[in-house]
Amino acid sequence: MAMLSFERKYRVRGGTLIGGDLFDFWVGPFYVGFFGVTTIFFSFVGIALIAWGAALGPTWNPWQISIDPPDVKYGLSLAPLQEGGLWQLITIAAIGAFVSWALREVEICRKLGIGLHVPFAFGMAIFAYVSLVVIRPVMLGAWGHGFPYGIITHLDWVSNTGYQYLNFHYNPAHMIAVSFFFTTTLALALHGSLVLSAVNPPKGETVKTPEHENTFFRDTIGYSIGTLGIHRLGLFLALSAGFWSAVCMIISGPFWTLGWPEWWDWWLKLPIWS
Ligand code: UQ2
Repeated sequence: MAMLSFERKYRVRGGTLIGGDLFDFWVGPFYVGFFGVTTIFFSFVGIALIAWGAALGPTWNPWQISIDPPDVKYGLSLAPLQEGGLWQLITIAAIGAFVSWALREVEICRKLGIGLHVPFAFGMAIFAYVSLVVIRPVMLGAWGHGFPYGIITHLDWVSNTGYQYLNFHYNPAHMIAVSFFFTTTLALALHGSLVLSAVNPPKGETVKTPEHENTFFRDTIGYSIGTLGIHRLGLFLALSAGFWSAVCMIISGPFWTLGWPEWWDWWLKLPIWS
């Protein structure tokens, strides 16, 4: 079926979460929807506030521009605009835009009658961001614990926050998250290379089938997870990477304030050694 005739079939009213027919239309190839409008609104406001913060100085060097969160002395209250208030408004705009985008994805999934896997997956990325700029700062009692919005400054924040716990690689949830990140790249490398090896033959040769893909892995390691299974595995690995990243940050501070290497003393303190 040609793409345009398929689009005519699914481009119908309904599936919206809010507002009924309000904004239930397309502009060119793009679905608008109520949440398309709110995405554009929050994005415009957020980018304008970032530009305003940058214009306040002291630099236009893109590497050095930074919109910083308030000092911890402001706790969880609203700060003056030039002292972190802009960061607070930008954070609200960012979350508004991200959540709007996710809900727009939900509406498109509902129109198409497909699963909600994509917005769910995006939701995990939103959760990882929100854990850094809302959940952890609230648990620590100050917005000042959020990360600054700047290219170099956010890297410095990551480095400083890591060293605050002496050696972050001893954070058990960090270990799990990193393992999931690496396993995700392994799975995508296996999957991408396997699919290309089968469906992208040289000129004149025929495209191979999933049987060939299965057989390759049965011959090499005695097991094939299957064409559907590899995508379930990939989604699980990627979502787990984001999830454990959020966990590794939320436990750092709210639940553990010493160096992470010391956490492993629980092992030395087991009664079986005495
Ligand atoms: C597979 C399969 C695919 C794949 C891949 C495999 C035909 C096209 C990559 C092989 C994957 C396995 C054995 C799982 C590896 C486990 C981890 C944790 C990385 O069988 O089915 O479909 O792309």
